[in-house]
Amino acid sequence: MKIKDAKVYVTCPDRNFVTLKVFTDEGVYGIGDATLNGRELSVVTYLEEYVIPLIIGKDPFQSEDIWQYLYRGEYWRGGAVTMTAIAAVDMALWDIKGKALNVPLYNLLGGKSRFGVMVYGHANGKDMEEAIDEVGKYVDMGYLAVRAQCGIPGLPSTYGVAKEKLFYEPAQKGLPQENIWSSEKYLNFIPILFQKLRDTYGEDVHLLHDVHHRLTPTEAARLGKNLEPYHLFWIEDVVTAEPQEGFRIIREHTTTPLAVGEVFHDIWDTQVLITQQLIDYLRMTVLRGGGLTQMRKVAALAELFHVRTGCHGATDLSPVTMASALHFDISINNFGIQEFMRHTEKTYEVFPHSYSFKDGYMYPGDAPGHGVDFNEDLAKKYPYERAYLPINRKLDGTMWNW
Ligand code: KDG
Ligand code: MG
Repeated sequence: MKIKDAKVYVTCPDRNFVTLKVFTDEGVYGIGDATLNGRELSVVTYLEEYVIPLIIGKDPFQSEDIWQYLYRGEYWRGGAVTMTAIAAVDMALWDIKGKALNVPLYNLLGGKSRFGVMVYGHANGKDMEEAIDEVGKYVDMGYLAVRAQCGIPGLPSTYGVAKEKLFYEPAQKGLPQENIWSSEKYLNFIPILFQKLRDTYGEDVHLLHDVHHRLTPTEAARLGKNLEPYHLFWIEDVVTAEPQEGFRIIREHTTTPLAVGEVFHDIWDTQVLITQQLIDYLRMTVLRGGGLTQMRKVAALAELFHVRTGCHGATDLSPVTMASALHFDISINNFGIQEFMRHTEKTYEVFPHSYSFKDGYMYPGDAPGHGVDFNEDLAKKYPYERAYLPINRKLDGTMWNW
């Protein structure tokens, strides 16, 4: 079998997605997600101009060699644009293999290690009362794990608080929206939120929280300590992981589990964190993490050091990434949890898929490959619209991490 051609599609069914379709001389095609939120067209150019000419004529079964060719052969190595493009090719090749052999992807990755994939949903409220109610709605929908985010008294807006409750999408048309941040106000408020959530819902539901890279290691250690009585499943991205050693300060002061990595691209971004056991969960997913080819190596390294996976699953990852992640999650031993932010109906119509949710778990389905298709005609109805993620400033105007 040979790769005959590949095409890139950009569509905006409520949000932008970049999709790669790889065609073979035997009529089988594979689909990959190439969406880089807020910088979509850079990956389109990278794929069309540099990657597609390199893969035409290659055997799609040789996914390891093609991965190495695109990674080592570029010389500059890594970065968000390159790794998103490599991941898109890799996802499409694994999809082709599954379809050509008529097996679901998980059966090429070692088979099922569990019956389903536990997922967490996103509850959020503009204030404490609304956040508490929203967590209850997820519990009622059958979720076993819920991430809780809340507006902070005294701050006009913050990460994770959505108008459209089920479909949070932070990227907006026009120039980036500006948020205002105060670590002091945040740190005083969040432990009270989780105390109230435990008082309301008891210990049976897993609770998670995302800090979105906004604290220093010392502040993060304080947060972790103050949240210990409420037994969170994890606190995520409490600090950026540059330097990776920064997590040691947090680790030495708290037993609240730590997750990080949704913005990592390379196995090297994880090396110190994993081998020095500085984290509990790794957030890299198939899209940013170089496809299944690299993610399997990352998971194998993590398994040796008691680190489990918790793949990123926000709406900027298309259903193609979601499906690929579900096949990966169900097959590895050291799976922890999968994030599941629902896409809108319009998005699901453009990406017909075989995965499903029931009683807190997701199931990849048994369709050959990853089980997601792409409706090109419908996609054409929703042209690309430039959108940016917000930015964040401290109270005095200093630029900070959003
Ligand atoms: O595009 C940015 C989003 O993917 C990110 O803000 C979502 O932090 C996020 C999460 O945990 O889902
Ligand atoms: Mg996050």
